[in-house]
Amino acid sequence: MDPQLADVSLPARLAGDDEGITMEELALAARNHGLPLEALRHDVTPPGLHYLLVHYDIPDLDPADWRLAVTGRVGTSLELSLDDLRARPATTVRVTMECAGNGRALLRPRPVSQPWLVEAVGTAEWTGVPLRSVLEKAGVDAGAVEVVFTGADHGVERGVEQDYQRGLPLGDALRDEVLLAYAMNGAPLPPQHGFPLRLVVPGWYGMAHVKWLTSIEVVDTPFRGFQNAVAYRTRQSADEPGEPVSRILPRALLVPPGFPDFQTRRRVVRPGRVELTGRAWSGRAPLTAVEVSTDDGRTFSPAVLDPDGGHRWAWRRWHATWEATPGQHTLAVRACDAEGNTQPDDGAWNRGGFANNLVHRVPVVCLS
Ligand SMILES: Nc1nc2c(c(=O)[nH]1)N[C@H]1C(S)=C(S)[C@@H](COP(=O)(O)O)O[C@H]1N2
Ligand SMILES: [Mo]
Repeated sequence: MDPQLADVSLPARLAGDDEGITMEELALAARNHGLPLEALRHDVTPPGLHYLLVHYDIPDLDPADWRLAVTGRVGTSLELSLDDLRARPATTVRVTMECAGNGRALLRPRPVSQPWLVEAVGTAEWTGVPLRSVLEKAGVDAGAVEVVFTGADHGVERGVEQDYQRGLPLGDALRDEVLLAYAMNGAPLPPQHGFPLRLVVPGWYGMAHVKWLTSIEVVDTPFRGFQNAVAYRTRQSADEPGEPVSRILPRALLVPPGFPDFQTRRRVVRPGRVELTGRAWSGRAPLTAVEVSTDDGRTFSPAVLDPDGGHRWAWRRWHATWEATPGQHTLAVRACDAEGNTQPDDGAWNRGGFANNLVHRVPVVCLS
């Protein structure tokens, strides 16, 4: 490491017992925003309301001279322009994307990084070229094991200077639903969401969906880059190798009912029937149930879960009714999927604060 980098780049650490959010975490939270939870009402999230996570700076790429290189263990290397990609058969997939660090700021001790509460999620209709069709055009060599995706953004993380890069196992890269996307909700990608081209890996946490793509390299050994080997792994202690973060665990979120207090965001409702609604998703397996509690998670009852409408990779709406009575209440909601994954009350802690799908709780005051 350049000795100067030690002064600008922070190691991963856990917050102290009583340590509040730091100025560095506030700076991250002011750049990288969540989905306002009332926007869970939209089937497809309007782009400005979709969550945003950018490790370094948003690149400013000129589509006229931008090219995508396809190299490595392939029969023929390719160099594709945006027009070349647009000329190929396109597909559109509705995808719920969630940051692997969603829920991190609720953990104790708190891993110090982007301090998400529960809003690091959004659903978009991504249009582009199936990755497989481009890999087949290049011709993948026997012996290839992974595909490495490189973005145009550059930065430093824990002293390691790097381009944002992720490796994806070849079997996952060749799945039908994996896209090289040039449009979001029918319009060119916004700069912050990866213009002109990003990878979309339906069902996987956000870190896999590499933005501002410039190169795709087919490799014959597992990729050891920072974002795979160091960053996105679940570990209980700093010195263990940990497990890679991959597919999204089930989560249900509630549109906070009633109306909010400005400063505290605490919810206020009036007595009587309150319609509860929200969204639920899993990138592992189809959902089997969503359950709601109005007594802080002591008892749960089933909510109505809408069908997926053919959108396997998108969230599903759920709803339930609640007879609110004067006083303080805590609502809670949880989802489970066909693989038997559900949402824990606690116990999902790891040093990076990844794949933490704790039950969503919303305190509500009911007026008399
Ligand atoms: N090139 C590049 N791709 C990236 C990132 C990044 O910093 N650089 N962030 C990743 C992470 S951690 C997430 S959660 C998603 C966020 O995608 P969004 O901002 O479009 O919601 O992008 C992923 N792709
Ligand atoms: Mo993320």
